[in-house]
Amino acid sequence: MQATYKEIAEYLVKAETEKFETPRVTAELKNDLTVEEGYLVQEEIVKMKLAEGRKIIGPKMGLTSRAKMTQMNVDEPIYGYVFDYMLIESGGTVRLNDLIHPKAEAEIAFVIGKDIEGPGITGAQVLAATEYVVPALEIIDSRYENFNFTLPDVVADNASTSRVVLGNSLKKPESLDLDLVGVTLSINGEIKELGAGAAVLGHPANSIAMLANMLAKKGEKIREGDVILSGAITGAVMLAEGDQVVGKFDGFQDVTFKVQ
Ligand code: OOG
Ligand code: MG
Repeated sequence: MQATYKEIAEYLVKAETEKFETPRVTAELKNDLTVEEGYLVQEEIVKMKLAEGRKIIGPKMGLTSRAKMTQMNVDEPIYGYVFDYMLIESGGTVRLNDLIHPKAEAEIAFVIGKDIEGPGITGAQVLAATEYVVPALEIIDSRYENFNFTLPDVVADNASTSRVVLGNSLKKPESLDLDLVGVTLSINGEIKELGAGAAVLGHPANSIAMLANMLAKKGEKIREGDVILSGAITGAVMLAEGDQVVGKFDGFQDVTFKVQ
């Protein structure tokens, strides 16, 4: 049980690239893994991907709504990183062959116009530094068996990040009340999940503020140009072959993809 952070990172990246579900790190490699150590594993994963020539689109927040915390049985927000190879355009296709056991969730993304450096950042400061807000569907794909994990495990696994479908309609953050944006997530015409922006820490901008303050503990900041998911508003829905997935966000164009 003496695996290094790098070995744990390699174990998780192998599961991602070879598309198999794997036992939890805390069950198999290091049962005393802490959340802080989970982030050290995540940093190794980020380094591996950057070394392969992948580019960071931005950090993302996860487990920021009650729906998600209850569904996943964890009680603290976390962050991870989205890379260029994970982006799928709205109207595009998610291939089951590329993934393990994907689920979809509806989120608001922030396009950042100015660096945001914590600590002490507020939602209002985030909104002032945001160029645009965009609706998004995230496809999460925990590398762990049955999406079963503890908080340190999911942090190590880059917060289950797998694919992101960004919407085509951008809005200025001051042009709407993001907390009041109603959202439905439908599959094959049937609403599976619904909610409003306020489900994410009262207002999705609070999630980005929390991210800035978490990054500050590591001497890092949110950067101009980052596109950041603020965390799922609703629970995540398992995907199956042939699914047509539609996220409706009040005031925006729909975000859609199909599963093949
Ligand atoms: C962890 C990822 C959570 C979100 O938006 O809450 C996340 C998981 O649920 O597997 O991306
Ligand atoms: Mg998410």
